[in-house]
Amino acid sequence: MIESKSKNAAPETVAGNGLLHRRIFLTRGAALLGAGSLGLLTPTLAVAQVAPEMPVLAKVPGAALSGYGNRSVFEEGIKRYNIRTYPGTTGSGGSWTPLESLEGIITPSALHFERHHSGIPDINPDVHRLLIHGLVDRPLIFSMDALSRYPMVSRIQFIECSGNSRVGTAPKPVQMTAGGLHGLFSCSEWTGVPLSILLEEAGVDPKAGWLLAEGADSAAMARSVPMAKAMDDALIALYQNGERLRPSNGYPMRLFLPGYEGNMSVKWLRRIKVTSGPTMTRDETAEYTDTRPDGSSLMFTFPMEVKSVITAPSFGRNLQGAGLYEISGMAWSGAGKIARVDVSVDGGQTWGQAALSEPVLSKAVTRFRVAWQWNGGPAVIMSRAVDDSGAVQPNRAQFLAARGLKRNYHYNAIQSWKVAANGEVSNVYA
Ligand SMILES: Nc1nc2c(c(=O)[nH]1)N[C@H]1C(S)=C(S)[C@@H](COP(=O)(O)O)O[C@H]1N2
Ligand SMILES: [Mo]
Repeated sequence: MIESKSKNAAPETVAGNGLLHRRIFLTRGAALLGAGSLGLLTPTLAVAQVAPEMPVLAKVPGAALSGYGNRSVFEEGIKRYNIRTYPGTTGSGGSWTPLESLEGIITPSALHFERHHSGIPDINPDVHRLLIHGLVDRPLIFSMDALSRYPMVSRIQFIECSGNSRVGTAPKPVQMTAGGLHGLFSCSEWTGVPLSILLEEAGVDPKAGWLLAEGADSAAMARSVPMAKAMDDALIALYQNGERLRPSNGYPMRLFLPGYEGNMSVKWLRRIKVTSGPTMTRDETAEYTDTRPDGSSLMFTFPMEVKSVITAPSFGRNLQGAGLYEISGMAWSGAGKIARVDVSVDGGQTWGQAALSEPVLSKAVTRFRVAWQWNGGPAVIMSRAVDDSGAVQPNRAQFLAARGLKRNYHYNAIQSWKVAANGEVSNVYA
């Protein structure tokens, strides 16, 4: 235990270039980190002098109450990135979550990434209906009121666009924030009705192996889903982080397929058709298909593979001089729980294990942290996640060798940040 060591004992390192043992977070955590008690180069992170006078604002009444809350005006700079739309449209395109501005594991709904193929429909929940038909004994039509009377479940789970992080295949590393590079990815608490309950009520024909899910947007986005997934953990999501879904995330209802590529979680869901095989819609044939180095293509790639990203430090979050820092980031896997995250601060020569912050949930963001004693020299930091199926996040060279440069989807390679001697952080291929 660190506490039992003498005041001036050097902290325990676990890998080259000053990476410290994760035990720091398992003992008295923050108390130990902030203090000089570890004998670190940083004497104290606290401001030395306390302002002696009452702040002016403590002497006047504060602002009014409100019906629906807003964040502080000082936080208004934190916004979704890369808002780009197809020519001639204002709503067809994407926006990226500013991952490096978040803590914990939940993405605030207002910062959840967006991906729309034909803008956001303005759906009145009173007239919206969900149809279940096809290879069933009884076709069913649900109103919102009817659906709301079924038993609901809540789960904290991520959704990631299969095009996320694809800039990692660019010939030169693109200089963007962690969110700009990897922010087609968010994690919410989703509440809704398990799809299996509705399918059982409709009575699925034993010949049915798939279903087609279709949205009420003008893209009529449609995807085929294997029946096994539908019966396992698929949700008709009605709530996101405690309130009704945001219009941009599928109001009033979306299909939610935990761990599967984001495109399959059809928003503004209006129809589920039970079928014998996949329908081969435009959305699942023209896009989201992976090409292999030999030129052949995989038909479907559904689960998003194990991945991690360091959000602190990262591009735009530079270091302020040598000393003690927390390296922190997010890890996730469409296969299940994160089992381990390794961190390197010497460009991948040596690795040390990060601490995983609770809760560690299946198909959710897991927050990892490790302490680093930066000596002020140039360093390359990277994280490598391992999930509980044993899958290990590949490095970029391994990824490209296995899948080829043309493979534009499901990019999950390790990303490296270079820390320059002046503390500036940039994206590098290591
Ligand atoms: N109806 C419909 N569903 C849709 C889409 C769409 O354009 N229309 N976009 C898909 C894509 S490509 C992704 S990555 C996710 C994005 O979900 P979000 O906008 O809630 O983040 O929704 C999917 N569901
Ligand atoms: Mo997507």
